Amino acid sequence: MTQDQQRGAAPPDVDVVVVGAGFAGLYMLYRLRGLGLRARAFEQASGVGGTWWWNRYPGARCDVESMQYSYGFSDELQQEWKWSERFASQPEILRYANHVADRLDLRQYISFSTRVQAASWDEATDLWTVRTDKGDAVRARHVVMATGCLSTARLPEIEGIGSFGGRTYHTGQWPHEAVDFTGQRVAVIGTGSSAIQAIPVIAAQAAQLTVFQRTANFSIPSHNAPMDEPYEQEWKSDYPARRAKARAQHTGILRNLNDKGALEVSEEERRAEYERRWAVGGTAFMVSFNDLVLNEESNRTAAEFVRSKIREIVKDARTAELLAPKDHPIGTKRICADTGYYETFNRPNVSLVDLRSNPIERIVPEGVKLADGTVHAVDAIVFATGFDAMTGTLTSMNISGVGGETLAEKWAAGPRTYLGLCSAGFPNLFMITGPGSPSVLSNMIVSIEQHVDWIAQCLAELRQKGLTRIEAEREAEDKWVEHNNEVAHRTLYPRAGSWYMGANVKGKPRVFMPYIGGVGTYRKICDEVAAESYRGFRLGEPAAVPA
Ligand code: NA7
Repeated sequence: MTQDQQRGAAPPDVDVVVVGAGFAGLYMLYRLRGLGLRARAFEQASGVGGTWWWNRYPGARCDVESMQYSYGFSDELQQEWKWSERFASQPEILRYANHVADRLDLRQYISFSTRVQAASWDEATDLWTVRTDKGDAVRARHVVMATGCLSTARLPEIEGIGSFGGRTYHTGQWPHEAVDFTGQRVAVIGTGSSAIQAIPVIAAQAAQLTVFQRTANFSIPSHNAPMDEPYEQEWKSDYPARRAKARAQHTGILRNLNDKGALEVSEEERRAEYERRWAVGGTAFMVSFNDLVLNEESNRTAAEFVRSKIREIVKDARTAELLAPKDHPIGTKRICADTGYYETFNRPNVSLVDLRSNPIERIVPEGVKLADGTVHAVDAIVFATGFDAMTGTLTSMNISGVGGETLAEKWAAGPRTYLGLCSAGFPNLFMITGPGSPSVLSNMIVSIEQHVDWIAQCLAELRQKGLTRIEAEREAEDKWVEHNNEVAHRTLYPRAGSWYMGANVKGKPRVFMPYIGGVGTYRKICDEVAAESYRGFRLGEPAAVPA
């Protein structure tokens, strides 16, 4: 007899509500259906694909190689899909997400164009009620937040944005109809990954492009190219073994990690290694040596190499100096991969404005006004200003748990989770790639699959035992948060004012949010927790409501 039957409680409308139909939501739905659970997903967008549905800005592309940035759970899927480029573009990844949704027949379980506004926990019945902007109020035993890590786009706190007379765009909310900048004067504000991908493409179209840079970023050429057939075949003939290996790696990506430290080799050898990696391209540059994010001096050698490349590429010495990052160790802000980014600044129609020496005062009807009074008149402004990363979507959703405490209240001083999967006081609510898990420091699809598999197994075990409740224990959570911080502070990462630290959002607590201990290590911990009857979780009994 289940706890519901013992209590004589009415059964829920569904077993699980999944919020989001990106790669996390799609795979979660598939596994839930496979377990015979009744599941319903809500998706704010009108289609599947999550981040790849929203981020349609020119040049949007994945920085993980296509052969690895795809689902590994189904050999059929990975064998039948053909990627056309080494690094897939946004439209191709979106086609892939649509293909998966159709292939696995998942659309019937998804309510599109429906935004979840609130979820509230009922202690008496062990049920969540999930409310949407379409008036749904669905009672579910469990809720899985498959809401992504970079899904709340952020406009900067610059006055006067509404007064601008031309068109404005945000890279993370790009229009679905084609945007044509031909003949226009365009401003791009921000120089993170999105801007670095968009700038070369916009520059090729616009009459004039002005890039407003606050912080220079390190970028490595991706050397993107059409997919090499033999390379594709090599992967496909060995896919299961390679996927298994990748899952055990630090980042969930198979790449050529050098097991030597940067200072263990001669300067000549070091330079040769950096040159070789630069020529291969992509973010694997950061594993040129095994201590680049651990040792300041090692890191400096890599940073100096990239700065020397920027000075070589960019002809105007002042522009080159502005583009060469000096205020954070390389890799401690997400390293970018580009196609002709630095070269773009050699074009006659492109100029760079340094906001450190001359900040934006406000947006005016004609364009961007700087502190010294200069007005850059433009026809369009592209805000490439990022996201309220990792927590923004969850804390803005009005999720209330035991005793009515909201997640936003609980996380006011920074996110608190056990394993990045659950948060104490919010029973039966799981997060896929939540803060406190490797998430954005890893191949997202590998991390998504690991979380989905773990949650699916957990739900299957709860059902088998007739249990209606699982909740992270505060003590286990406190220890995990402490461990998360401790591991992060062993590295150079906290030295950068990055969105990993919440530093890009005014007033957001500075806490290193993703788990940096590595995907392989993290997976082992999660597996051990499950094997030890969900160590650190309380199962099946009502939690004490705090007095
Ligand atoms: P990012 O990496 O957060 O970049 C945002 C950029 O916007 C960054 O250069 C910011 O400068 C800049 N920014 C933000 N606010 C302002 C204001 N007020 N004025 C000027 N410049 C500003 O977002 P992306 O979309 O590029 O990339 C996010 C992730 O998506 C990326 O790492 C990939 O994982 C995919 P700052 O550095 O804060 O000085």
